[in-house]
Amino acid sequence: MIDSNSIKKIILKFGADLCGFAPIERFKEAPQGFHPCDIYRSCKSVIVFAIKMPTTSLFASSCIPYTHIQNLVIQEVDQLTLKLTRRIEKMGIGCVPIPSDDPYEHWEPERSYGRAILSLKHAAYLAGLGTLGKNTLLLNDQYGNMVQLGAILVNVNLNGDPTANYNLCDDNCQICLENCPKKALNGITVDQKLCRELSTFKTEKGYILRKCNLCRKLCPSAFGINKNKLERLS
Ligand code: B12
Ligand code: SF4
Ligand code: SF4
Repeated sequence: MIDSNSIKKIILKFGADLCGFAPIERFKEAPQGFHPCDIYRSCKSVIVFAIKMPTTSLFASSCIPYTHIQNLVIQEVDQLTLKLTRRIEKMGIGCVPIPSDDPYEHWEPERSYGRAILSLKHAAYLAGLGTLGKNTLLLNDQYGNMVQLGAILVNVNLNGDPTANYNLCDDNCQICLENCPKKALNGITVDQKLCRELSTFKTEKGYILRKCNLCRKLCPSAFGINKNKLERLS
């Protein structure tokens, strides 16, 4: 049996703020074609990790700082994924990296619907990193939704982490649904076509800007259980 704790220590030492393991049996509900074994048939465990996003750019009047930070953190997670893949392969373990964002193949143009090879928020839930809110984002007790997720698929059994037993999304809260400028949220999923008009806005020059992040920013659990942070940064 591989020492799960020593692998977790490496992942945290390499720069992850959160890390958890999900045994493959937990992915029974994954849609056909989007199961970890559809990517790597020898997969026995999914390692999910996260890097905390800096938060103050959410309060900038321009969308450029947030767009820039988001792009940098995606690269940071992808670099961490690469470093971990190298390190874990050196231990003789099969290890397949998952992109933190692009690219993905599944695309339905008529409704601008894309689906990644593995949904990282579902994987993060199954690895104990948090629960899903009505904004469809993963909410972690320490860092709220301000985390960028990454994952690797390995061909060894690791001790699964318990799934989170907290619910940071209040049953009576509707803030994200009511404040989405495109009314793209229904509490279960997001209408990608509507959201993309703002969240992946293309300028005339060809830049992709994140012009909206309100479902993230306005959530009372945006920064985890320490809600005072919101007031200090805004
Ligand atoms: C495509 C994509 C988008 C699309 C769709 C978002 C979405 N909610 O799915 C758009 C462009 C709209 C988008 C916007 C944003 N995104 Co985005 N996006 C992705 C990406 C690349 C793929 C997500 C995907 O495949 N969605 C399609 C599927 C999963 O959604 P669905 O149709 O509702 O799925 C249903 C079923 O298919 C089933 N299902 C699907 N897969 C699985 C798997 C299992 C195991 C199970 C049980 C079920 C299941 O469950 C759903 C309910 O029926 C992920 C990275 C990744 N690899 O996961 C980031 C990701 C979801 N995005 C992220 C972020 C931060 C954002 C934005 C905040 C960016 C911004 N504007 O600031 C917004 C938030 C909008 C919102 N409220 O969702 C983060 C979320 C982090 C977090 N804390 O949860 C992710 C995880 C990137 C990352 N690596 O951290 N995004
Ligand atoms: S990012 Fe903006 S447009 Fe997209 S779902 Fe969230 S609030 Fe709505
Ligand atoms: S804004 Fe409210 S309803 Fe939306 S995810 Fe946060 S707590 Fe849940």
